[in-house]
Amino acid sequence: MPETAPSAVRARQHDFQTDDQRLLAMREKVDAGERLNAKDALDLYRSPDILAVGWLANLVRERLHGDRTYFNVNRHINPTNVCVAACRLCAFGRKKDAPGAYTMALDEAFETAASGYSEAVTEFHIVGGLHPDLPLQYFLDLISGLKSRFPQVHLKAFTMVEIAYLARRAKLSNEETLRRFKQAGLDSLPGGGAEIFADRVRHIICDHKIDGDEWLETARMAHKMGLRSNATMLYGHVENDEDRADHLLKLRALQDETGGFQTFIPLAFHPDNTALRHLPRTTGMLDIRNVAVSRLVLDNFPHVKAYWQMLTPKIAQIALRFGADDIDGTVIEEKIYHDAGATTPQGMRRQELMRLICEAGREPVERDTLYRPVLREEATFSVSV
Ligand code: V47
Repeated sequence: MPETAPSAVRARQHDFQTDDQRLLAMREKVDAGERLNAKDALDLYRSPDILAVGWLANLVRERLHGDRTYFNVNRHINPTNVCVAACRLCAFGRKKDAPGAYTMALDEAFETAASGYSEAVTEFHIVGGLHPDLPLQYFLDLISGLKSRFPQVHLKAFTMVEIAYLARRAKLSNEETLRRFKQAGLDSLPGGGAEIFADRVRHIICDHKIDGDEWLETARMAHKMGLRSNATMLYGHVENDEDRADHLLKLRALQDETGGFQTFIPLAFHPDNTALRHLPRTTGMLDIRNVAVSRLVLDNFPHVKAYWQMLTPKIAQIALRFGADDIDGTVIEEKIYHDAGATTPQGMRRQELMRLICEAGREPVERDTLYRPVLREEATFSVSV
């Protein structure tokens, strides 16, 4: 397996060409490293010339990362799917006594963490439902127990929504809750739960979650405490272009203030088995456009991730030429998208991720959660005689 892309599949550079006058003006801004505004974001969402939008996003992506494309060896752990929120967007959450509801005992969660550990996982990605009975202490013990058993593994756990819910139940502030998690061994937070910040949309897709302002405020606190986080945007449901532009600009403003976001992940809505199952699935074009527009608008985010589980490996490869520089990781066992009808594999091996990246003409770089390169020795083996 070559570590760098074979020259045969290297994309040839071509000049910027478009009939869309708005994009011609935007090219000058992008060339000059000038910030795009809300109108630019809308123009990017509405331009008929997706290839020119992608060209611009690729320019920014290559300016930041060249051909480097990041992936990691991680494992998802979802300690419970029991959830009081009943969000219309979600197919994963269950009421406590509903068929298929589960909650892992702590030992079960530790066993789950250890299974599939053979590829030397560098990150556990831990998210779950808003359980009505599990106390904060269960989650603190989960984090400290994982840290003591797997001290070299980065613990990226709990969305801002889970932090705020656990804080309320424990009658603590969000800040104090984050502090206790940090003390227990939490290293960073994933980007979930952001959905779309606009109230109108949140009322439809996730009525019982914290509002957009509280999500942003909790992220602000985490960053000020030295905890990094990611940010997501769920698109392809009832939001419009203005809602998406507003979401991106709010994230960019917070990033100007804290610098604590690492990666932005646009997430395509999967309608199967949700209360919004009548909505159509996103198309490849919408997926690619969301990657490109985020790369262009979020000029202060170091990374944009094309999460292969959500986009499919094929669209994720294409996204690597439309602004994305990361495809996420091995995952091993994915539940949230698969409950909502995803047909992608549950996980992928390291070598397969590298092949996807190489065949997109990019250079695979295994990273840890903080984007430090991971160096692996060739596997050695011995034969007993
Ligand atoms: O917040 C839930 C979304 C998110 C559905 O930080 C759905 O590295 C589509 O945030 N269709 C959780 N999306 C996943 C997430 C994530 C994934 C990978 C990497 C990182 C990271 C974060 O999944 C939720 C919600 O926005 N979601 N249900 C659904 N039916």
